[in-house]
Amino acid sequence: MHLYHNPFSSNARRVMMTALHLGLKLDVTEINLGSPDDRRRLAEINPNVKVPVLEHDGMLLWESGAIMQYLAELAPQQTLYPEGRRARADVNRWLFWACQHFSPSVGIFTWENVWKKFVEGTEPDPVELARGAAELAQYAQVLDQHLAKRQWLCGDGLTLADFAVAAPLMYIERAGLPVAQYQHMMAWFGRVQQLPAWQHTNPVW
Ligand SMILES: N[C@@H](CCC(=O)N[C@@H](CS)C(=O)NCC(=O)O)C(=O)O
Repeated sequence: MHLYHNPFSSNARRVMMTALHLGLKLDVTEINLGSPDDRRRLAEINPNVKVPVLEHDGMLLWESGAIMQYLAELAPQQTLYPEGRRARADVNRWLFWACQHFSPSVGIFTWENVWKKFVEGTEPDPVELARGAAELAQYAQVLDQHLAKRQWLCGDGLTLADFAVAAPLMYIERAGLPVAQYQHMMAWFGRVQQLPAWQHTNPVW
């Protein structure tokens, strides 16, 4: 089983955390998203030209949430993706929410405050940062309220949902995410940061 990833990609990181937590062995190839050669190779396995991509038994699978679900289904006795229609619907809800709402709102800060100067050599745009602040506030509040009386996002234990939603917070400091006031969310993120799967996927800058 092979994963094409980049250690600075939060989308790839949620997959790496899943594989590590499940004890699944992945061969990994790091894709340099700034290299034209690597991007050409990536385009051959994912028409979206994005990481992560999983290759398994002749199947190419892209989209981090789909890969996480697939990996969980490969692991016997796993609890990250609990059995049962309702339990899975709950986890799926947060997987989609992470990709559709939470990650993109964090991504505005990550692009403006971390990557833009490397890629374009330009400064953050205050208009974009204001747009990011409004979006992130909306979604961080949803997360914070949900976590007010629970340790993990779904049920009583850690699930794929926690990895999916936490992954973009890897840029909490570098991107200057304005989230310190969301205490329940911060306490939950602290719990995620204690997990070996998180600690073993910290990128080296
Ligand atoms: N919805 C996709 C998003 C994948 C994605 O945006 N990956 C980024 C890295 S975090 C990427 O490869 N970007 C390269 C590019 O857009 O040029 C997923 O969840 O896998």
